[in-house]
Formats: sequence, structure tokens, C-alpha cells
Amino acid sequence: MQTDSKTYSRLSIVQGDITTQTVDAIVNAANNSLLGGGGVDGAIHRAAGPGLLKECRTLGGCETGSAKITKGYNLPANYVIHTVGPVWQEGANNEDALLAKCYRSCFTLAGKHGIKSIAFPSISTGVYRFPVDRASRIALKEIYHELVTNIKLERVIVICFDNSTFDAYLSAEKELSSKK
Ligand code: AR6
Repeated sequence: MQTDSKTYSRLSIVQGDITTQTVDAIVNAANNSLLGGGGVDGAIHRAAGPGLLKECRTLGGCETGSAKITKGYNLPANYVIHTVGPVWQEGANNEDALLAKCYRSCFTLAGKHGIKSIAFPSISTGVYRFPVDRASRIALKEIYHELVTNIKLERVIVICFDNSTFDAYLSAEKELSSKK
């Protein structure tokens, strides 16, 4: 893929809490019901307040690999894009392609809503047990692809909650950027 320094300067990989990010949209790693859960999903619902669950109830759930959008309610972000990552099943169930599709689905919705800055958590690598080394490479490939092809997208932030996730994304970034 053809990337340059401008592409890299629009991507940040940081350690932190996605609920505090001041961006147009944050992404939620949700489940098929879209009715809340643990991990980042629980944190987003707690920070957004009950309006978020109320709107989620109207959405009719979400298929794995797809995404749906709501308002951000009490969050600093204007929107939440809810996507459903695959549960890791030893790679036997199309998990790589489904994870890549999550990122693409989020970018499609972001484009439709004029979103210029977006923060992602590490989708599927918590409760859903997707190996983070593998997931981080898939995530960054999709993010780079979007940054290269969509010049309207100003900023993408990957928010890593814990040290090992942060390390995995940094080494994936190093590996992928050395291939440019
Ligand atoms: N900010 C950023 N990342 C976070 C935060 C936070 N506040 N809290 C946790 N993470 P997970 P999954 C990280 O389990 O694997 C839910 O119950 C976490 O450390 O939240 O896609 C849903 O309802 C990990 O690195 O999502 C589903 O049932 C990453 O977010 C299921 O979990 C993803 O972990 C989805 O599982």
C-alpha cells in the first residue's frame, strides 16, 4: 500500500480511556444485541448515560462485522459507532475477514455522517479473545487504507487500555510502516 508521512501523522496510537476522547465519534466494541455489556461497551454506556441504551433499543441489534451509529449523549464525542467484532474461534470462522469488516463498516458510517475524527478501541481482543498481535495488524491495515483513500478523514486514534495492547499496536505499526 502506498502511504506517506501525512498518512502517519493523522494516526495516533495512545494508551487511555476511550470515553474521555474529544473526537467526532468513538467506536464501541459491542455485542449483537447492542444492549450493553462489559469491557469498553460497559464503560461507554456508563459514561454516556441512559439515553444511549434507549437509542440502542431502537436499532434492532447488529450483525457481526457491521456497525450502527447513535448520538454520544453525555460523552465528549458527538457520536458512538457500535460495531460487533467476531468471537475468536481459533481462526476457524472467518474471524480475520469479519474483524477487517468491522473497521470498514465504521468508516462507511463515519463518511456518511461527515465524521472527521474517530477513536477506536481494540475490537474483539478482550472478552472475545481475538489474539491482539493478529488483531492489531488487521486493524492498522484497514485504518491505513482509509487514511490513504479518504483525505477528508483528519484524525484516527487507536485507544489501547492496557500495556500489552499498547505494545502490540506499537509493534504492528512499526512492522507495517517499515513495509511502505
Ligand atoms: N477504553 C478503551 N479500551 C477499553 C476500555 C476503555 N474504557 N475498557 C476496556 N477496553 P472488550 P471485545 C479494552 O472486552 O473483546 C462486551 O461485554 C479492553 O481492555 O471490551 O470486542 C460487549 O458487550 C480490550 O483491549 O471487547 C461484548 O459482549 C478492548 O477494549 C464483548 O464485550 C476490547 O475488549 C465484546 O468483546
